[in-house]
Amino acid sequence: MDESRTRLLDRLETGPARAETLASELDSSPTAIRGAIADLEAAGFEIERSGERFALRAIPTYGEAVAYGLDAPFTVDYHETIDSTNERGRTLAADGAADVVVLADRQTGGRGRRDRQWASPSGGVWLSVVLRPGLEPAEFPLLTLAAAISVARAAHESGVNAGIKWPNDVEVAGRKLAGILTESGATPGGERWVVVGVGVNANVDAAALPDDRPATSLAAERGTPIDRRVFTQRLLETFQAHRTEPTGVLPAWRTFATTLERRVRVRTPGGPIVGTAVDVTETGALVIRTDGGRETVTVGDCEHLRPVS
Ligand code: BT5
Repeated sequence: MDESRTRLLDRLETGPARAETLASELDSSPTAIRGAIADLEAAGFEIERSGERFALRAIPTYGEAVAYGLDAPFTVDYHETIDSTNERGRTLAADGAADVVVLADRQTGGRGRRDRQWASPSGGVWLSVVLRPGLEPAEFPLLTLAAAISVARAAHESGVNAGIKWPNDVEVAGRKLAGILTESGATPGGERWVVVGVGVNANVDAAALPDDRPATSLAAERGTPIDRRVFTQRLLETFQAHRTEPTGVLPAWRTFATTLERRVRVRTPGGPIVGTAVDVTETGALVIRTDGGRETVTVGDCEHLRPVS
């Protein structure tokens, strides 16, 4: 949402006012104010007219309203239906955008890692954060971990006990609740960008999720839907805190990690590695103790194994 509309909403929250009053208070014109009010109504805000005065009656439950009351410097680019928020995020990033959150209610071509499909029915939280990070490319995986922490924390605040399986799965008792897809590239001018895609099964019926591996949703775990606007805001606020202070990422990640001290099998491009996950490095790689010594893995699919008895 653009800043003038946010300021108008903030003002209307304090009480009703005439267009002329709003214009003089917000350094605008009555015509521009009426235009902004029409835009807000189109985005689902309910604004009542009593005589000459405008009053804010109701805030939409999702969509553009995520920017309203958000304590993080992101603009929100909302789509009811989109192919993939990461695709749109990549286009915006290549055009030079930054600090934009592409958000959708439903995706028709949601993607997982390595071009796997990501089921994205209506009711989920499907978003991509477009960033120009002040990090070295080797540190970009920290953004994936930061996104996973943000989902896990927001899930806890919604009453769902979620943990993180290295590197990018947020799970509840082995059932996948959310996944992260981080992609990077450069603008034609050579500036590096990162798109952090986050998919959370929020108010999604578990029957609408793929059955090739166990999956769950926040609504299924709680037995009642969540407020997606508040959930998304908390998620983005935690993410913002971590990306501005990356030294806090690993300690926070460890508090949610379910992979450390577990027997794991990680499928890597160089073949499978089996052992006990003992740590993560400063850049988010997994350290595995194997029969042959320690191995450090930067990418791969991790499976938790039963302990050897
Ligand atoms: C991921 O891939 O977990 C990353 C998912 C990222 C999705 C977000 S949504 C917003 C943004 N826009 C996009 O287009 N993508 C991002 P991966 O680790 O490869 O896991 C993919 C596997 O998870 C699939 O092969 C299925 O087995 C399973 N899966 C697919 N959809 C799922 C869902 N909704 N919930 C749980 N598991 C799912």
